[in-house]
Amino acid sequence: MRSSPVYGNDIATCRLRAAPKVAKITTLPAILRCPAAMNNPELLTILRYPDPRLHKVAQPIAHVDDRVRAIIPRMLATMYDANGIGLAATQVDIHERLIVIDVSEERDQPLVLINPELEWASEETRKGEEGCLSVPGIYDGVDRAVAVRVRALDGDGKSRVIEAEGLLAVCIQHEMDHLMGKVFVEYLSPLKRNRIKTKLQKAERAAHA
Ligand code: QAP
Ligand code: CO
Repeated sequence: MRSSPVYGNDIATCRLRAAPKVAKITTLPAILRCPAAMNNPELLTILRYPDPRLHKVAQPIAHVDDRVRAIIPRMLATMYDANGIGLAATQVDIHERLIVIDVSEERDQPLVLINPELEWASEETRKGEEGCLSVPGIYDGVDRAVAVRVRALDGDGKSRVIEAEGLLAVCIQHEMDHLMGKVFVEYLSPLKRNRIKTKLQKAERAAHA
């Protein structure tokens, strides 16, 4: 019995061979622990301008606990599904200081910013084309600092400093504005803003008809 191919060698030998394998799988590979790799998180509904809820001011997050950790993969999935590079919790009707960003070409470098605080912004500004998942189909130029330094908690609740320039710097500023209830169209002229408002209201009505 013991020496049959089915049962292998004696028990002592089996243990010696099996033990390291069991020990290894007790720690999940980083990719499986990463919230972005979580399977099929439920998508959240993105509020659309001119929804008044986009102007609510978000509250700081007191603890990065399971409740918060459950929102993060859902926000990331919502952002990726909509082909966005950034999404603030405000946009999904969660009025807490939480942002997800991924400006990578491969869409595999999620950034989570909780309670972000602007530590420094360059005096130099640049006008760049912006869009917003809450203002679909609309793009216009906005002046932003070319570089910023932001302190924020990450998805593990660890304090981090992010020094950014280029697209990431613009995206961080755009998303931090959302947490203050500000949408990028508010930087445009009242004429442009009203045209955008009318256009989106018409689109909204057409979608409901
Ligand atoms: C903010 O915006 C941003 O209209 C993030 O039809 C934008 O992800 C920061 C999007 C530009 C820096 C530069 C917009 C997707 C995505 C649309 C977005 C659309 C589909 C916007
Ligand atoms: Co936006």
